[in-house]
Amino acid sequence: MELTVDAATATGPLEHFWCSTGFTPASLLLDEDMRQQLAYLGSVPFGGVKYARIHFLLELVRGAGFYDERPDIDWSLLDAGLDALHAEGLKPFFELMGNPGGYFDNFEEDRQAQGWRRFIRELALHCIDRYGLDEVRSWYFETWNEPDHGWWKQSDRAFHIYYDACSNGLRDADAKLRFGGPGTATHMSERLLSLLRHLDGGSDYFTGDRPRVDFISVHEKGAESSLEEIDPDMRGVVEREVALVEHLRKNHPALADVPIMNNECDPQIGWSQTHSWRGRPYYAALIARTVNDHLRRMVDQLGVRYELLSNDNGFLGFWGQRTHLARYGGDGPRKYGRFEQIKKPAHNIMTMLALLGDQRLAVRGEPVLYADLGLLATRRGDEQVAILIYHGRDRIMSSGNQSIDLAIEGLPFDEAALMHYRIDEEHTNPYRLWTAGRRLWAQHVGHEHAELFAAMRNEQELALIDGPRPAQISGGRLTLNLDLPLPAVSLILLTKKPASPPGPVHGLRARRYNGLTGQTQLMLRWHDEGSRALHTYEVLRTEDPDVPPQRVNGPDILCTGYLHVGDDVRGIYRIRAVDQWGRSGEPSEPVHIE
Ligand code: 8U8
Repeated sequence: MELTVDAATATGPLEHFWCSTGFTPASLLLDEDMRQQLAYLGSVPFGGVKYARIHFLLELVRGAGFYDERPDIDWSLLDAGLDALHAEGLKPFFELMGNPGGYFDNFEEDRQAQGWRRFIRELALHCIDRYGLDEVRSWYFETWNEPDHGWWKQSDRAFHIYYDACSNGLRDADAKLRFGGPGTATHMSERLLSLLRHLDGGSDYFTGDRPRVDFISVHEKGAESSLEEIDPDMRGVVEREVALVEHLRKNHPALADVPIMNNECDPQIGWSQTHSWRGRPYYAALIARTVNDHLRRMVDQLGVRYELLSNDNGFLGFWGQRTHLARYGGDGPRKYGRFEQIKKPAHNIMTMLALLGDQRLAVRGEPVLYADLGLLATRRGDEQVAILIYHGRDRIMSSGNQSIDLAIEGLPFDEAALMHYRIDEEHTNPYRLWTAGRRLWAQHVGHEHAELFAAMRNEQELALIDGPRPAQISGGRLTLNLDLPLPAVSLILLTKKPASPPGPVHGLRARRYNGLTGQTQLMLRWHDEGSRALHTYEVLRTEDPDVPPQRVNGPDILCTGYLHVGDDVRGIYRIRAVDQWGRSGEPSEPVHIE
């Protein structure tokens, strides 16, 4: 197969609309293992995971007097949950879902409608007070989750009144807070269609005006809930979203330009059911393919304002469940806050996608829409070209290999460093170590498993299979031959040497967790302005200020977080960035761990 990227021709901007995940219930935010997962999510570079869409956040609110002018509201649990997100650099995708104090069971009753509007205003004002106006304006607020699917117990009319109460309550706090919905579960469900009629032709319960909507969200997934191994239909996911767009254009032209989301865009319903492909590269390749298929079909062909695509995969679970991390520690250990978590390929694909540029590039020889193999060619100014190539199929049990002659023409530089990252069965795939090593596993995990977990952690970072090395560019042209197994994802970066070495790393902080092996885990997190020429961060440690520090991270890391695990997790830690030419930035300020 021959593919040619024309780096001189940008075809349009690339919005990173996939930077989201979700989970339920909100009370998980208060648990240590979720806190560690949030650290991992927040550490995906360049805001690669920004939003966490969480059901039942309002169940964290306590209070009384919600029908009164001045209800007595206890925000403390919600604050603790949102603080945990905020501390890790994440934002809520805020579903206005829950029944605080048990006051809200029928929004057709006017005092409930008025009370909910006041409550939502108080909620928004409280969040603005705590996190700042600009921050809260960058969140999304959404209706109740899946109001067509048993999560909503009230009438259709009550749903519209609830919708208007949310909309007005947010507006009472600030006119620029973003609100939409309905995040429905079933394709073209009556609840969705009736909300669309309310938005286009109905009138706001409070103002009598046309109701506002900032985005329309639905859930389309690739397969039904089942314990069987069912092949996902991700093409069907996109085409069902297309049917929604066509419905809007035909029946509600006034809504045709409203941004669209699929904020539970999962290959299969049933997050907790176990399907081993969810722990393997297959899932990562499907995510990459689904992003590109959305770009080509929704953005290029239909000109849709595609606002957000979220995999609902921020749960806590094991390899075969729909999660970013494989979490070890049953209900017993969980109670005592002891666990181990390992990054899956579905997590690493978010880092790969985050490394893409902000402009798309023209491609010659591009496979047809919905092909198994595809590429997303991008650049960022004249500094970097980033090309994602995936091989993923709507068939779980398939294998193969494609040899590709890739030419990149019209490069804006003649000298560049080349990096080639890879997720496939042999790379960035700690699950294979688990399946090989699990004979060690009994009913518990103990100190004897420390080596296995260390091996999996060495395998859990994005694998570099070529580079850094000088790219052989001549006349602005480079050719590469690569073999892409099925399933797999490759990311090729060509980066011009920046004039200066990486800048300093800021805001280093540390948090302890307790592993199942008896070792201590120290999660280090930092901020970085973000050099796109990064090769790795180095986690430096010394126990004695007079002794030069040693690097403790085995694998190279691109994320702004690292879990240092060991028996002697103490000393003075600093982080520095190293670029693809081996130049180090200034180390961060230290943290001292006793
Ligand atoms: C249609 C349907 C069938 C079913 O058995 O379970 C469902 C669960 C169905 C639709 C939605 C649904 O809940 C959403 O999907 C879940 C999942 O596990 O796929 C979760 O991801 C979501 O929290 C939930 O909103």
